[in-house]
Amino acid sequence: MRRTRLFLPTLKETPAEAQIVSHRLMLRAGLVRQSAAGIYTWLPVGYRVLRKIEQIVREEQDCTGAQEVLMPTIQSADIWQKSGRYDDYGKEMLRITDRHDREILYGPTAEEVITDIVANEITSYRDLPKNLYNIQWKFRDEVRPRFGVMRGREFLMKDNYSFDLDKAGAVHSYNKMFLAYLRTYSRMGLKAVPTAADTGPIGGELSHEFIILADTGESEVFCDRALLELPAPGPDVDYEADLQPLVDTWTSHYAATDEKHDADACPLSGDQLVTARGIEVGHIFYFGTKYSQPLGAIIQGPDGQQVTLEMGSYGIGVSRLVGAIIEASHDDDGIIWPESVAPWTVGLINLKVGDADCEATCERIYAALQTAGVEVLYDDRDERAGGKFADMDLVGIPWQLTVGPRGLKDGKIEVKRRADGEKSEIALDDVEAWIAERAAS
Ligand code: 5CA
Repeated sequence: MRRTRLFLPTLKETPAEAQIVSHRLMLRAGLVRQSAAGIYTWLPVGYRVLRKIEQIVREEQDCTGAQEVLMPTIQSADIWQKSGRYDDYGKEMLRITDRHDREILYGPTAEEVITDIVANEITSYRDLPKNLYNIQWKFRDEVRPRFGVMRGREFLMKDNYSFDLDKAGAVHSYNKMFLAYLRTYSRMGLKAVPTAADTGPIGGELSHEFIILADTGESEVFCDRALLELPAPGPDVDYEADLQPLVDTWTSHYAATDEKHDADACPLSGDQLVTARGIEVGHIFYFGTKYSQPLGAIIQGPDGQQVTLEMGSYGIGVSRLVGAIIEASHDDDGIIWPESVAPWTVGLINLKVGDADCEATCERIYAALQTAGVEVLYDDRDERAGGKFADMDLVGIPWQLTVGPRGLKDGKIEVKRRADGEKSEIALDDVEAWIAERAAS
């Protein structure tokens, strides 16, 4: 992408309405613009990041055998009346009346929609287990939308729903998600702490929240330092094996948010106890037959008896993750994207637009990067070098390649790594090898 063609409105000043660093940087780096309270338009750079996060979430879900569907944003009130949640959900639910005076709503979650489908379409135990997910916009009329996309009213969520014949199967489905979540966050460069949680309006008896530690988090977390050192499961995790021992290594360590923390019951003391603030980036629930019973997801079991399906639901705050990653990874100059979610991997800076040599070299490198499949943002604007460097830092591109007349005289260009600011020079002859290295990583 050429910077001269890109729609990237950056801001020099810190926007007054933004209280936390991720919100400030998302506005300054031109990722989003607010459309109404808690409702955002995703501009090209922000949308690229959002889609990368979405793709990691999707890949990790697919690995577990979950299948993607797309449910509507607008739902009928009927199914919510059947589950008994229509009145319970309160003012957070955006209720709408259509032209025929029928009550509809903008979905805050989708247990009812998917359970209704399964109730109608699955009749035999042979069709189980099933785990269906979608990545879809949700709406919750939060009393206090704040912190930009972190607590929005409209937000993108990955939500899935598992259907099993019995409790043991449902717990296995839950454990799959537990491990898949740890993998998902770790691929985004995040360390997530699973904490035992309350179930709120979703309900159920078993639930974990996944919390990223960050000073600006809305929850307070108390956890065992050992948890922060546990490595996330690798790509070779066998989801069909018994997952309980692996899950137990995580859940046997103490971890709780302030809602659940009990200072007297907490076994940790001194340096072993980490007290920090955190951002909830995911929440999983096992709730048995809470929805399958009222919505009639009842099938014929192996012995011909009627079985009410055992369910769980699992959410990841996809749009919230954009803010959470920035909270976890930034400095005074701007965002530091982990490569896996960066809008582009390489930023190419032409220091002297109009100089034939600089332009020819940049065009050659630009083409070579694209051919190698390395995503590149080429700053071809006729502007001061300082402004171009500042913009690349602000937007957080992991690698910056700078081409200027002085370096070219010696046959060299400069490489800077955004994460630690480390600079080095590479000979023009070695640029291809450098690109190949980026393509492979
Ligand atoms: N039905 C369940 C699981 S699918 C559910 O809705 N869970 S939830 O309420 O915990 O939401 C799942 C995730 O969505 C949360 O962990 C959080 O990361 C994200 N989320 C919730 N509310 C908001 C909001 N107002 N703004 C941005 N993200 C949100």
